[in-house]
Amino acid sequence: MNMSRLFQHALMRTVCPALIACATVATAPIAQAQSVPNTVVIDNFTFNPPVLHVSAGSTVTWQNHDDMPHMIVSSATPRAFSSPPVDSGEHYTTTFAKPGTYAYFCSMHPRMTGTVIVK
Ligand SMILES: [Cu+2]
Repeated sequence: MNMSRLFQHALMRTVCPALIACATVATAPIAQAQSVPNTVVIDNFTFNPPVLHVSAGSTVTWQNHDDMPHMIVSSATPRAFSSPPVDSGEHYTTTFAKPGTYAYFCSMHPRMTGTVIVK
């Protein structure tokens, strides 16, 4: 057994109890991430949640967790909002002042669709 392997072994023994604690703690933020208020996560070419409910005056954030850029473009004419390309790991925000149903899509991948319902 060489030194680095010995070290790794010692490290695992030290870290494992912490990992178990971490895994337990980590489930809460992960579960929460899917329901962060006023946030849409883009993952695997999907807007999640597909329908987001917010109150008037809310700022909505789209977080791009995919490896490629996406765009968030209102389906309405004229467009209520339109993002630039949002790169991997970046986000786009826009504020919804008025109540209504705002359908949108990704203009780079038009099968990606979502809706923001503002009350
Ligand atoms: Cu896209």
